[in-house]
Amino acid sequence: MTTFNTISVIGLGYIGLPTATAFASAGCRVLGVDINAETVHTINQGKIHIIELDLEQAVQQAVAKGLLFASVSVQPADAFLIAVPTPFQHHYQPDLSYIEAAAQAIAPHLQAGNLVILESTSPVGTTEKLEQWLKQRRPDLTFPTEMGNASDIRMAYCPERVLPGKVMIELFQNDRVIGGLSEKCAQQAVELYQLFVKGECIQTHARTAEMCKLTENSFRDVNIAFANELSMICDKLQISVWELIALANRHPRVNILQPGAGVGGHCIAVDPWFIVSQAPEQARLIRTAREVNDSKPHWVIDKVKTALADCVTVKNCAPNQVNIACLGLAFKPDIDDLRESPAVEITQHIANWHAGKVLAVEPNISALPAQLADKVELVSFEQALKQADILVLLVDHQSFKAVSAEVISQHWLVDSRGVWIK
Ligand code: SAJ
Repeated sequence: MTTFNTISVIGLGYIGLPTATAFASAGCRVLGVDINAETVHTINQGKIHIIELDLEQAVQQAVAKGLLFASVSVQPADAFLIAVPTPFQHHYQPDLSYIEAAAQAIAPHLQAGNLVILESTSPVGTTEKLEQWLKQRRPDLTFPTEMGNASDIRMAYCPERVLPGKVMIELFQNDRVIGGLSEKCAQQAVELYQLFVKGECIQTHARTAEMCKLTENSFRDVNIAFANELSMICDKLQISVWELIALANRHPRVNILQPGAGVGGHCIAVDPWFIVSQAPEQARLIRTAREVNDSKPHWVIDKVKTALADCVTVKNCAPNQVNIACLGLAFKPDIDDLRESPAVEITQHIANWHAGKVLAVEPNISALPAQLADKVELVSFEQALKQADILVLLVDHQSFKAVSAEVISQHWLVDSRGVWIK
C-alpha cells in the first residue's frame, strides 16, 4: 500500500476544488494550486468562487481543520492531480496549453515515487504527452512508457464524470475509470482514489480511459441530437414531439431523451469535437450530432421570428410594441450556470434584432451577464406573464413547471421544452 500524506491538486475549478475537499475529508493534507490569486484567497478563507451544492461547507470544514490550503505556487507532494481546463481553439482543435503549463509548474518538484494524475478531459494520447513534457524537464527521473512498472514516476489518466449540481454526491458514489501508463501506475492511482471513492475503481490503459470520457459525453450528445432532430421533424409534420417520445418510450428497449433549446455547458458540446478532430473521417455520426445540436438554437430563433410576424399582423401593431419574454437562461434546469448556454445565445440574438422590449426570467441569478445587461430586462416570472405578448420557454426550471398551462394567457408561445405544450 502506498501512503499519500500530501496531495497536490492543480486547478481549483469545478472539478479540482471538489476533488481537493474530497481528499481532505479522507484526512489527507491537500495543497490546492491555482493561477488566480483571488481564487486562492477566497478558498483560504473557507469560501468558494463557484456555485455547487454543499461545496462551500466542505471547503470551509477542510480549511478549518488545516487539511486544505490553497496557493499560487506548487510544493512537493506524494501525488499531483491535474484538473485544468482543456477548451478548444479554432477549428475545434483542443487547446492543451493549460496542461503543459501545469507540467512546467510541477516538474521541478517531482520526486521518485510520485504519482501524477491527469483528470482534465483530453484527446487520446494526452497523458503520454504530459509524460513527455515532464520527462523533458526532468531527465534525471524515469517514466512508465520507457521503464514500465519500475519507473520512478507513476502516471495515470482518471476522468471526472460528475454531474454539475450533484458533484458532492457523484464524486463519492460514481465508479471511476483509471487508466495507467503501466499496471503499477493504475494500481497506485486506484489506491489514491479509494481514499474517498465509494464506487468501483476500474483499471485500464490511459488511452482507453481518455477515450472513455469522450465517449460518455458523445453518447449523450448523439442521443440528445436524436431528440432534437425528432422535434424539428415533428414540427414539420404537425405532430407533438412530446407525445410521440412518451409513446415511443413505452417500448421496453426505447429510451429517447428530451428535445430542448440546444446543448449547453462546457462538456457535452465540446468533448465530441475531440474525437472528431482525431478521427475526422470515421467520426461521421458524432460530428453530425454536434451540428444538429448546434443548429437547434437557430431553429428556436426562427420560431420566435414567425411568432413575432404573426403577432404584429394579428394585433395590427409595430414590432416595437411587442414584448418578448425569454424564460430561463441557465444551460440546464435548476442551476445558475450560464456558461455556453443556448438560452443566453437565443436571448441575446432576439435582443439584437427585436425593436421592442425583451424581458428575461432566470430565478437562479440576481444580475444579467454582461452580454445581455444593456439590452434585456431581468424580471420576475409574474412580471413576464403580465407584460409579455410572446413567451419563449428556454429552460424547464421547476418554478416554470409548477405553473399549469391554463395560467398561461399568451397566444404566442415558443415552448422549446414542452412544459406547457404537450
Ligand atoms: N439536455 C437536453 N435534453 C436532455 C438532456 C440534456 O437538451 O434530455 C441538454 C441540457 O439542457 C444541457 C446539456 O444537454 O444544455 C447538457 O446537460 P447534461 O445534464 O446532459 O450534462 P452536463 O453537461 O451537465 O454534464 C455532463 C454529464 N455527462 C453525461 O451525462 C454523459 C456529466 O456526467 C459529466 O461529468 C459532465 O458532462 C462533464 O463534466 O463532462
